Amino acid sequence: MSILGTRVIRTEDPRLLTSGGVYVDDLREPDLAGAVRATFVRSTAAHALITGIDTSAALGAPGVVAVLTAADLDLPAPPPAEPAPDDAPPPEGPMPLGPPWSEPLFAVDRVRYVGEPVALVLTDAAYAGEDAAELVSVDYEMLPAVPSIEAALAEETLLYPDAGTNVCVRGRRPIGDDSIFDGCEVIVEGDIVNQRVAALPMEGRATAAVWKDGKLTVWTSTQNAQLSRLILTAVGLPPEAIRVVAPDVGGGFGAKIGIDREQILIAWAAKRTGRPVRWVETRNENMLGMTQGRAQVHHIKLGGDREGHVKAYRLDVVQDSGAYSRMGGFLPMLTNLMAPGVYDIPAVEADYKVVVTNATPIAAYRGAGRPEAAATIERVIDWYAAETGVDPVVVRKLNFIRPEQFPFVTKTGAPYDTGDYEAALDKVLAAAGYDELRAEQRRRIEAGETRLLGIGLASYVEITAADGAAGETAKVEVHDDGTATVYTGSSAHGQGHHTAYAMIVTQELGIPMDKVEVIHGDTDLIPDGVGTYASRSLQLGGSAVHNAAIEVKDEAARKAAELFEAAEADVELDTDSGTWRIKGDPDKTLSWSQVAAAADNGLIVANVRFTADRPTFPFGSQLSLVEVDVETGKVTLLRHVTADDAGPILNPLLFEGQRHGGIAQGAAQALLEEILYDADGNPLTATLMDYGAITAAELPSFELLTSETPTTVNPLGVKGIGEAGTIGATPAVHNAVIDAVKHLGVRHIDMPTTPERVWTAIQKASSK
Ligand code: SMO
Repeated sequence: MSILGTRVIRTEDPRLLTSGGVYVDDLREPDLAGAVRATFVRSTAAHALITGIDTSAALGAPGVVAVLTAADLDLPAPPPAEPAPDDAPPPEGPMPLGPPWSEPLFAVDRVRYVGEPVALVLTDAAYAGEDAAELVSVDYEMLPAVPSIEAALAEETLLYPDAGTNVCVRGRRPIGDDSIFDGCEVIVEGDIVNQRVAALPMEGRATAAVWKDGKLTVWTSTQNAQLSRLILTAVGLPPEAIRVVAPDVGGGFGAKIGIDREQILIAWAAKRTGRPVRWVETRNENMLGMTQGRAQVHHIKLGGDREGHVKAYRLDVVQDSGAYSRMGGFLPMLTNLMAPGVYDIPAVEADYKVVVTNATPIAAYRGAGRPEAAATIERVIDWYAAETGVDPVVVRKLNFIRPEQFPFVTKTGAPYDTGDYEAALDKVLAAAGYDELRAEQRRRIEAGETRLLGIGLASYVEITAADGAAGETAKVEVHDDGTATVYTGSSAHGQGHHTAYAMIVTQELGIPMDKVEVIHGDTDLIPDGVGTYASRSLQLGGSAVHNAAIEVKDEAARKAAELFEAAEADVELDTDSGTWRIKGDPDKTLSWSQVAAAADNGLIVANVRFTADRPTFPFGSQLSLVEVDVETGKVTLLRHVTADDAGPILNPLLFEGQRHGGIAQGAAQALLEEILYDADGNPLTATLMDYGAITAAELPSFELLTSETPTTVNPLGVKGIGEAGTIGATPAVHNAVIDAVKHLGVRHIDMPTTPERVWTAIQKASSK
């Protein structure tokens, strides 16, 4: 009997639903007793020179232990930039960013975004910090702000005058002349904005740190304890002198792949003052200081014939990296790589440049560079369908890479492993009742109704676990009490890793799930790990657990043979009961505890690093049905039908959970969410009163279809599902909104398609 593929209830949930999780701010470690509370003084100016910082009044305030600024930093060099997680094999590396682009820990003589850390106040009492922080007086000499990509490109104001430009990274595949469009009968061209959005995990950033006996222990909310430890060497310690622990983590969505300057400063402050320090950010700080996502403008051109065959596509990306280029300098490479999506396009050009702006830094956000590519190609395919008058379904089918073409290398160099794009689309069309929906759409228009239907399609492909060469670690132990422990280098923050990895061990070893413990996120226990991002955990971390379990089984077979005084070939494991026996002799059995007891130290153990030499490319199709009230512009998402193919499904419950959350997040970008700044670089969306985060109230339940095309890249045959829902949902919902009003002459509405934007687009089109 196989446990894989079955709907196993999450083992994480009883604790989370009863006593609750233990997040950084819940920790009651003895070493944290008497910790001081940290409050950051943050820049109130988007772009200014710092001409003075006066901390004297704050130092005299009640309960203040210390006020620290750049002048107190006793560290040799600025921290290393957050290492890019090698999310893709870059065709050409990005320009290395050193001075003058470096990001300081505290702002030194210039601030570049509202929210940038300027000083740190340590207080005995939690809430004394806010009052004391207000007493820190920072003198700013205001500079003109660069609040947008357009302003950055105009270069009237430079964020880094020594660099002489606001362009911090450039692609190296320049756009050619227009010859790839020669012979195209139909050409569509224009700009598409992929707006800046907040990662918005339920738990913001939080860190606690203790310096004791020459060792720095840091508890932090991260997707990657091991990478966090590497970044924390910026406090002037070797990795061995640092222990990072990730307790329960309340979501990350890419913004917690590493840690930021704030967490480094908390760790440094603990070392410097000798007092344990705790910091948990407010939601407002989270919306100013946590890295944000997307923030690209695309200029595109696509050409083909009148029958719907695409001949040429060009994508030119400008990435806003915010004030400091971290992963923002790297993301558009992925956008370029995935530019042609699911289509076999004979000629493709893709280039990018990255600019700095007076805004919060950009980093990974659920999909990290790939959703932007899918959002644009799927929108542009609809432009082309509208221009040719060919149905969007037909255009997609005419241009799909066909199953027999795999493995397929795109013109941008992406080595797609497997796929059946038409099958996924057909499934979705059949389940949604595409023809009936089109008929109802027509009926409402002809009847002059004001609530019209829009049907949006997206067929997508994404790259996951592109850094398979870095792989992932697993240690599996079986103890002489018959229990097993899994140590994984990947990092759970809500996905259900503990359930998934225990299932893999149970499958191989027959040890019941309640006797399998899964441990992650402690660098003392697991010094070597790569972490969770880019939809990599199951395919790399899960495969490592799988292989380690097999090694344990092989070792146990040798031990069992010795105990049975039999040949190893005659020994077998009954995985239903978890007992060892001799083939054909049901009376002679050994339990796991008996076999483990015979091993050294009563322990059978295997250490594995699983690496994959190629990435995987999950794909799928999504159909979104919206209702648009043409009198108010209000959009209601009515139905969302998807076939998301990430290979064999380990646990439908976890798989569906990832898709539900992912689709919601993708729909949110299409409909509601956007980080905005005014002309002076002041954030306009720094609280949840202003930022349109989507909730269950705006969403239907999603109709999830099954499609399972295995990959050969790993032993489980699995690809990633963490980001796929988001990648498909954004263009499907976006296309649906415009589909509802295209007969009124609306060709495009940039995201988010708020009522105001939809209404304005309708008014503009009808006044033409
Ligand atoms: S945006 Mo993800 O955690 O690679």
